[in-house]
Formats: sequence, C-alpha cells, structure tokens
Amino acid sequence: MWNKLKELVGKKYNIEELKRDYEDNGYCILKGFFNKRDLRKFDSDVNQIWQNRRTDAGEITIDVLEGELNGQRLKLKDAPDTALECAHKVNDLYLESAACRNLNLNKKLCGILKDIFADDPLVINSLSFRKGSQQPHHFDTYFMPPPVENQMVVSSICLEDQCKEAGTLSFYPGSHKIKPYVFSHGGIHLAPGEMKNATAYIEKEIEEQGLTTKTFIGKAGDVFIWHAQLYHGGLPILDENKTRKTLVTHYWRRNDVEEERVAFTAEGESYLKKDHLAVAA
Ligand SMILES: O=C(O)CCC(=O)C(=O)O
Repeated sequence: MWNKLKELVGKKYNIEELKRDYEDNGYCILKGFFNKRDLRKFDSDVNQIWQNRRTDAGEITIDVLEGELNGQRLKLKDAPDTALECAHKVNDLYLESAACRNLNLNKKLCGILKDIFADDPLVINSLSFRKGSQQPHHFDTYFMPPPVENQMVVSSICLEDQCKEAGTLSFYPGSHKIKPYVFSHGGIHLAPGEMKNATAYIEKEIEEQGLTTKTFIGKAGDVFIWHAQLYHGGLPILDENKTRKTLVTHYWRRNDVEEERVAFTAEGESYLKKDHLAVAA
C-alpha cells in the first residue's frame, strides 16, 4: 500500500530533499500536508472531550503552563475552567481519540517518517495545545530518551494558521549534531537540579559552532518534523488572544519496543500501549 501512496507523496514532496534537510539541519517541513477536513475532525473530537470532560475524559491529564496552577499536572476530568483557559498541554490524547491517531498515524505521514527515520514509527507520546507552549529551549530526549540513541522523531501538526503573536516554535538548525550533555547518572535523561549546567553546556556549544535560531510560523495542515536532538522551544505569547493549536507527537522505532506493548490501527500503524501519566496525590 505504501508503494502506491509513495507515488502520490513523491509528486508533492521530494523525499530525498526532506531526508537531506532532516539529516543536515535536524528538521524538515511538509507544507499543506493535511486538509481542513482532517483538522476539523480532530478539533471537534477535542471540543467534545472538553465539553464532556467530567464524564468522558477518562484518565487524560493536562500540564498547566501558566496562572495559579502553573507547573501542575491535573486529570482533565478534575481540571477547573480556569486551568483550561490558561496555556496548557493535553497529554497522550492518542490513547483515547481516533481523530488524534488519524492525524499522527496518518498512513502517508508514517510513510514519510519511515523514509526519513529508516524504520516504522511508533507513537509513544502526544501533546496537544491551544496556546503556544512558551517552553524554554530543550531537547526532547531530556524527557523521553529513546531506547536507541537518536532514534526518535517528532511531528508537530499545525491545526490552524499561526502568527508571531501566538508565541512561535523556535529552534536551532544543526543543533542535533551537538554532542548530548551527559547528566550525573551517565545518561541524557534530565536529572533533577541539573538543567542549569546542561543549558550552560549547550549554550557554549551553540556559540562555538555559530548556530543561530529560526522560527517556524506554519499554516493549518503544515507538519514540522524534528530530530530527537533538535534544540527547540516556544517563544513568549505576545498577544493573549492569539492561539496556536498544535498536535505534537513523539515516535520511537517500532522495533525498539517489545511486541506486547505495541497496538495497531486498522491501517497497520503503531502506537505504544501505556497508562496515562500519573498526577500527584
Ligand atoms: O511548539 C512548541 O511550542 C514547542 C513544544 C515543545 O517544545 C515540545 O513539544 O517538546
């Protein structure tokens, strides 16, 4: 099936060029990948879960990113309206929402990821937000290091047209080639209290290598793909009324995870079976 789709995809996107961008710069962009209908379905699923969250949100969690509850992880079903009005991330909607899986496990997208990544992608995490994340620059491997070094890819799907005022995605092209910072436990997973040292190391490397930041201001349906080690973050929101609805998904290689932990969509794409994140008691 992928061979047929590949022909279609190949007409619109130059896979070799995408691969080159990914390898050389740590990211590549699929312009106009999803149509408005695909995006609307996701939006209406999310709205429905929101509206009926007291009964329908299961164990879905959110991370609040500003306001009184800043820094807290809550169950969506228990979250007060005030938390939802603030910037927040919804964790792992892919476990509950077929509309979410229809986007991040879209057959064509998975085919492209497979080409770039040289393996079948397995969704291991998703986070979706309405307002910009405003997250300081970081490597995703601080939070979810893949079983095999560098073998993680990330897709960020623009669910609406973006603007600068909404707090854009910011990143350092080429930063994926910086030797990762090794924390005191010997790995690249963030160790408590060591972010400051890691940031000092990365900033020094960035300066020595002459890397500079870029921003991405996408249109609805664009997909920004980044490498496990691309240093990136979200810039401050300049206008509180502007949103940047986005679905970010992290993928590992399917073959790096034990078979019994893998679930499949009807189209044969895969995602990690897991519990929702725990919230503090
Ligand atoms: O789009 C953004 O604001 C960045 C989100 C982010 O850093 C992440 O999902 O790891």
